[in-house]
Amino acid sequence: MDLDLLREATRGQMPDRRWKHTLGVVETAIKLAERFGGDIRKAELAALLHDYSKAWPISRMEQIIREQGLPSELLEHDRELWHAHVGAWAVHAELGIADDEVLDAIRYHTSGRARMTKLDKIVCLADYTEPGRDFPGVEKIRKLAEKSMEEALIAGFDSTITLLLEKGRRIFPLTIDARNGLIEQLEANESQQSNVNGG
Ligand code: DGI
Ligand code: FE
Ligand code: FE
Repeated sequence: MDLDLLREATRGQMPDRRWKHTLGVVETAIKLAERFGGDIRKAELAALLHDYSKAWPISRMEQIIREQGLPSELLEHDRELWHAHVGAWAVHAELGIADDEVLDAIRYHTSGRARMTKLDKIVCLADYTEPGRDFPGVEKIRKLAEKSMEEALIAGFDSTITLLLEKGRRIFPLTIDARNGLIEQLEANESQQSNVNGG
């Protein structure tokens, strides 16, 4: 399926407001791929499809999780997490997307995961910072995203985790793994830098 058909298929799954968000994520993901040396074509594709099943009825998502063997622990966590895994399944099953890097970036765009790839980071960060986003701290995340996707994503996950804590909600373990993994990567980069600088 070419990109124009994928656009139409995706647009048909969601209300206008969500489509506008999707276009913002596409635009932002392309910029991040350019800035940080990512695959621009894959960034555009994954961003376009990232919220494919976001507007689907909860019952339909639950049925897919049960019948298609998606991780059953999803059912014990916030329903907001479901559309990422269901979306990855759906764009494979319905649109024939077969690129595992693209499918993983969609699957983990909400929760993150332990060792996030560059494409995972691009999609997740674009989702946090697209022009239509407006939440406390978004400007700080946009600023950090000019220099470091890791620092920006840590700030993004911090804001999500803080919100969940304030509401007394459960936190999906992959989000903790993602944050720890990003801190590890930052520390590894710093020690590389200090080796280069001889200290
Ligand atoms: O689909 P979007 O609204 O564009 O954004 P998203 O896919 O990042 O969904 C984010 C929502 O998921 C956000 O309102 C917080 C909620 N959520 C619930 N539990 C968790 C969670 N997000 C993360 N990262 N981790 C959780 O455990
Ligand atoms: Fe989403
Ligand atoms: Fe989104």
